Amino acid sequence: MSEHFQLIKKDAETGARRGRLKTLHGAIETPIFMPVGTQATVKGLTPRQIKEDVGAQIILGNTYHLNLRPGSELIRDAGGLHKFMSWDGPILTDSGGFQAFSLAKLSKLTEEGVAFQSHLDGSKVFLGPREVMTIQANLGSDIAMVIDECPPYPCKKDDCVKAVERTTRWAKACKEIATDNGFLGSGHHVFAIAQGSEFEDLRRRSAEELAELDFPGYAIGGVSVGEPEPEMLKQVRATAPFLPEDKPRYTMGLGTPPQMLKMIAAGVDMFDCVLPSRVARNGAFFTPDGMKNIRNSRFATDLKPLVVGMENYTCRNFTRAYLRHLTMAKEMLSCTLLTLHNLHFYLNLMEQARARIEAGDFSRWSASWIERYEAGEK
Ligand code: PRF
Repeated sequence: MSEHFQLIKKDAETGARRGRLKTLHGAIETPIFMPVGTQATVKGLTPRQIKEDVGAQIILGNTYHLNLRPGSELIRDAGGLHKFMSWDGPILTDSGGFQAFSLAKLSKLTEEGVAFQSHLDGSKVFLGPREVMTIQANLGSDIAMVIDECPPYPCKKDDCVKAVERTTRWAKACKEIATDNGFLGSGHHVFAIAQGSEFEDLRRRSAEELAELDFPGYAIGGVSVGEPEPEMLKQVRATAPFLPEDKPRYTMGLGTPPQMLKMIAAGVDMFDCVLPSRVARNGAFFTPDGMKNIRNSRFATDLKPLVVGMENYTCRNFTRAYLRHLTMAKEMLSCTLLTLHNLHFYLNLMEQARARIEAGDFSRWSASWIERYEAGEK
């Protein structure tokens, strides 16, 4: 048993786990969803709203963006990311290599790292193991991610083998750097990221090689990169069993509510996704009967809350008719109230999952939850 992660209960019928992860800024109850705060802000919400109204336990930041603007030295000098953005809960940061590849112009991958041109001003930037670990130490992340190589989907097996091998070498380098500079050993965590695209043998190999390196936690990367959902689930199931049981597991960039419940059953503990906050800015909101859009004319005179009986600030105080009016009038409060609702919906789903794992009926509950949600989407 690792001392920072406690497995409180394992589900008898599925791979679901109820756990607790200790960080320098408090403990996180798992399974958990982490709202995305790429630019040192969860768009549209104050930290007080994130904590009190959404109920978030941990949020995500991003090395790629914060390094380009405003720069990690400034944030370090301001007292670290928590102080800079006035969020005193745990923060996980992604390492930036993945974003450099997907967002930057002219990115080039070599054994040393990723060289690219900033999407902001075209300046030349480089991120390798040393850079990503230094930047995340400057930010003061509670959980820093290693730099990894995420192969595209689909990809050739030869290329995937090379990506998996490089990902292991980079993980090893990141761990050494974080050990030498004192980041690891002072209560900060570094998570490795398993890759392997659609090849189950490579997924297993990546998981086993990284498990050998004994990280405080593990992510499953390279999922939700354009593959069909059954393929994604297959790859998560081909990875999770080969990661250490006594360490937290995190799938990066997922997902819809049903996807998260399926991943929990596969043994995943942590999630992050822009979906609930991004779609809120376009009028979409989550309900137990699927995702709906407040712009729909059927809501024009509807005086019910977004979800009847849901205990959040938006549902307690505002009607669908009012929220539709704000959205049609392009009022910024619409983004705030819908973001708050959607993130609370995600956090509440995780709270229910934790309770059901503890109660021992996760499998039955999850199946009926998904059935209702998917029936409502049709
Ligand atoms: N690696 C990193 N960040 C990521 C991913 C990955 O594979 C993904 C893919 N789902 C999202 N974010 N470092």
